[in-house]
Amino acid sequence: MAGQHPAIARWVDEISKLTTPDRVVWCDGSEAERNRLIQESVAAGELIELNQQKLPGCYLHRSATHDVARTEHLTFVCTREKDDAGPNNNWMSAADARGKLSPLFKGAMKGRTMYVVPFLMGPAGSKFSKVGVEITDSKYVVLNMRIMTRVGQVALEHLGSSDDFTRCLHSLGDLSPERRFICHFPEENTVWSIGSGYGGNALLGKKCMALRLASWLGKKEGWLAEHMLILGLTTPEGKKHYITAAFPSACGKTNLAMLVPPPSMPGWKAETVGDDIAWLRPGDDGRLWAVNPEAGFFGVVPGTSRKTNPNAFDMIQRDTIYTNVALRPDGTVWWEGHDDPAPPEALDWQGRPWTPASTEKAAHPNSRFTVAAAQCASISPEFENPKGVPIDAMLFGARRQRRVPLVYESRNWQHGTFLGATLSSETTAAATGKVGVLRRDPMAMLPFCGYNMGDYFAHWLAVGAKLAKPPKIFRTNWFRTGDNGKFLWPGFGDNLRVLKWILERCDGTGEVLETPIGCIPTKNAIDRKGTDLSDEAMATLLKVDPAEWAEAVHGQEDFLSSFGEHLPEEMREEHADLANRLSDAMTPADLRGRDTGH
Ligand code: GTP
Ligand code: SPV
Ligand code: MN
Repeated sequence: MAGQHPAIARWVDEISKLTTPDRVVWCDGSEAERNRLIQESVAAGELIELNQQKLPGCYLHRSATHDVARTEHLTFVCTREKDDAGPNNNWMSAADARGKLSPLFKGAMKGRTMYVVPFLMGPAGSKFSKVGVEITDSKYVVLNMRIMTRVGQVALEHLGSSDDFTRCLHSLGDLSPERRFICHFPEENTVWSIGSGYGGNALLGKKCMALRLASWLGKKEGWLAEHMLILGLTTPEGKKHYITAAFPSACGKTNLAMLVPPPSMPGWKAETVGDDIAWLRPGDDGRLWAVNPEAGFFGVVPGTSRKTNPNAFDMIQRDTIYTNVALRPDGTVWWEGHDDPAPPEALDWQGRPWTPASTEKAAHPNSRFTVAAAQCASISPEFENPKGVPIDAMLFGARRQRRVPLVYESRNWQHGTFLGATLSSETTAAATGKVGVLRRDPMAMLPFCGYNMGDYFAHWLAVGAKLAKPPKIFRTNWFRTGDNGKFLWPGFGDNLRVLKWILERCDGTGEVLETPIGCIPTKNAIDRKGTDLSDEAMATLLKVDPAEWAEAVHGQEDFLSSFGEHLPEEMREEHADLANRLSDAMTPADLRGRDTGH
């Protein structure tokens, strides 16, 4: 048990003295523990028991109204030097952060129970894997951590007598955004989070440890921690490939990771290795290998249906924690984009009466499910493989209504790194703030890179240099819209059509058309059999307008400059080369009027 580990015991003792809980509970990951926590949570009103005939083992949690998404403006990287955090992070000095947060933690657990949760990120027995211990006063956090990570003995065994574990301290505090801080101390392998009970702010193994601290560690140790799904694909000929894809929050990772091949593509098989985070290491064979450090899925609920994502829909019919969805009178749940029509009456995500005439959404747009990976019908047999899986292709994708084609291929690793570095996307409900605003999100890691992103781009180049057989890098966009404002591409399972072309490119086939931004598929290179996509729609989806792109490239200048001397020279070269290729491609009329933007 964790209490017998001297370094854990010392740390817990120190935090108990600071936070003064009424009692300390050491978590072991057992079923008995789960049942007890659920009972207590239901009694305390922190969970609502759902209809156990229809949704066995399922519960609903309602967050505080102002605690429903990541709060990036309250998230800090706390290094000694500001420059190490970079322009991409909010920074507080480590000393100031401790000075600010210690008084908030002081006595914060009085009248509450402190839970100590030892957890492992990554498969047991893997050299990729890392141990953390989360101290929290939230039962909901414990119940979620038990699904999202490997809790208990398995973590302690991995740790052995070492004291190399991430210290994750969490308290709900008073849940006020005024007194909410999510502070990372990479130099001390520590996270302090107070004032939020929401996912990425509170389940500290996820974004805090497995991305922000892990990216820092990866820089030191020669590997990458990325906001990426991992997907296995088997062709009808039986050839197996693995790909990863980095899309910003709520831009389609879970859905792509669980895709079901359309009926018109018989013989294809898709298997889920991960849906949110990948840890990637160069292998002795010169390939890049990936593991998913998580044990479950914390997925976006709205839009999840039997039609769009049957694997996800089926897996959340039992043993699932729902957060901030609507409750129907029969004790089942509903959300926008559900297969069932809107219920005549329901309680919305805040527990208020709701009818289809309501102007507000029934479920919060960032409502989530938490479910064990083992419940996913498409889970890969390699999910627990300590060696990971070898990656053939990496995708960078985002929400872009205009300009960005469905897919294009980078020229090489360096150009691919540039495509990742210049990614931008329309914002979503996964973080607080305005939705639909175009913002830069390099590698979909803007909110998650634990250090200066200029150094991070250099690290990408350094990892690539170690790979004799690097994955090919592609840019994708499922979200281009037509004149009517509707998505042009069917998306979801049909995304396999794009993946098929990508795999053909990995095998050295697949027809391409060279453009200044990279190679796009020829009009008929994407398999459209069984769809009603017209030639015209396909042409719009693949269109590359040099004049529009010249504007974009102009808009990249300030962004790239913001990293100062941390920006690798290679990124400037790629930027200049792209500008030159575009100006060569432009007509004299294009060259006259140009504006900025990204
Ligand atoms: P995080 O968990 O926040 O990191 O998000 P994610 O990248 O895993 O996003 P997810 O797959 O949960 O998708 C978010 C939203 O986008 C959901 O409402 C989906 O229904 C929708 N979506 C996903 N894939 C597609 C697609 O191919 N086309 C369209 N139109 N919508 C999609
Ligand atoms: C995201 O926002 O990218 C998520 C959800 O995956 S959270 O864990 O809350 O960060
Ligand atoms: Mn995510």
